[in-house]
Amino acid sequence: MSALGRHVLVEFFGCSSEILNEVSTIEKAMIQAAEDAEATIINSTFHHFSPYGVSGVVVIQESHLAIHTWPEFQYAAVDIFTCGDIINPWVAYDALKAAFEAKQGSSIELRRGQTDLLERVDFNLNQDRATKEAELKPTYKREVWFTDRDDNIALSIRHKGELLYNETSAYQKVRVYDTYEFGKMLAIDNIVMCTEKDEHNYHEMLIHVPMQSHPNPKNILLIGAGDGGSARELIRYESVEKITQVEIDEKVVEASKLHFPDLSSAYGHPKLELIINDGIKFVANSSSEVYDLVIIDGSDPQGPAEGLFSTEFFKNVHRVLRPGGVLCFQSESPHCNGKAFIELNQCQKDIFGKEKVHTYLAYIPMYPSGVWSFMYASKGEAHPLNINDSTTNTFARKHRLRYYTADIHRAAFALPTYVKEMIGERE
Ligand code: SPD
Repeated sequence: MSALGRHVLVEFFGCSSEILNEVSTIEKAMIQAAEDAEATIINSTFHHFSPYGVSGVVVIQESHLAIHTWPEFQYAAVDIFTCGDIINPWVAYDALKAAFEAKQGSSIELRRGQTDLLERVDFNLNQDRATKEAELKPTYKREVWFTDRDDNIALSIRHKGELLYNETSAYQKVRVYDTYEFGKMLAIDNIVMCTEKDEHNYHEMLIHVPMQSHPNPKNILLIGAGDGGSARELIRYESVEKITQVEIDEKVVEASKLHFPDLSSAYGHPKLELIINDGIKFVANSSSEVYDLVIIDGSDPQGPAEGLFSTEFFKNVHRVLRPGGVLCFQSESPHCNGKAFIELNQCQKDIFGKEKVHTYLAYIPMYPSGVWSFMYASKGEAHPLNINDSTTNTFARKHRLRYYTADIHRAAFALPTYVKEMIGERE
């Protein structure tokens, strides 16, 4: 039976879950399979989805190879569609079965476009398809995408395909990608932590808002913050005597030291003591009234960071703050994690008192929705708007800050109506 194309529908069972969840490895295997079959590659696009799965397609001059994976079921569904008689799709099949370490493959070959069912018409006879294809000389365009996704929203960024760092610690997957638009990017469990291009927005707002408004912060406790960005901002203050940083995962520190020299530049500074430990336990076991400032720079409320959002933890933070001390922490996106945002706000008001809790926003392009919130809770008289604009701006200029100024500081506390409504602060 003569046909225009051969379409092999494939199911691979018992594959390696690790491989099926690794977008770069999948992309390479699909490209290699196409090359093994002597196809001409036009372009490719691959996406990783959190928490699991990869989708992708390699467009070849002779049609396409497509895949979707379910690592949690060790299963991959693959389409291999080739036109013409030269390419053998079964070569690609064998290559992929080996690459995914599949225990079993099941497949069916369909003949697409049976010629006895088709009637050829006089279409563009002056330039038939074969001649045109020979003239096209395709250049291969590669697309590999990282996707930070939850149930309702996904944000994708294109990267160069290679993983610069890829370690699975006892707690989480720590990875560094090289993206086209935002430079190097640190991701934990497929959630964007920071990128070279926009990390300043986050770290400057988390650190300088409390540092510029606390009258004399000397002893500081930093929870999480393994990439080092928060410590880098704190170290700028000569008045700071001691920073104790408690990070649970040394792999995050390692990834940053290897790939983010600017972010990690404070590591090794004599005022900074890095303790690899669980911040929740550290605070629970700490003496009372020790710190002027506590900063919590963790991930989203899942995995090892979940306990950093609990009432019990925040009660302990309140206890370890000196009278007059300030707590400042990232409090998620009001758009994408409104529940956590509201609960965090209520929790602080219950612990510190309604008038002592101040919410502010900053623009972080690579976090879901781009609008990110922080909370400032004061155990005493410190107020976030008590800054000296001239001193603040001199500091910002001296340190060549990228985002933070006195105007940005003040403006950050001007909340949109819908955010005020969420936290019961609408006048
Ligand atoms: N959705 C991601 C929130 C991550 C907040 N912390 C990032 C750590 C940067 N130091």
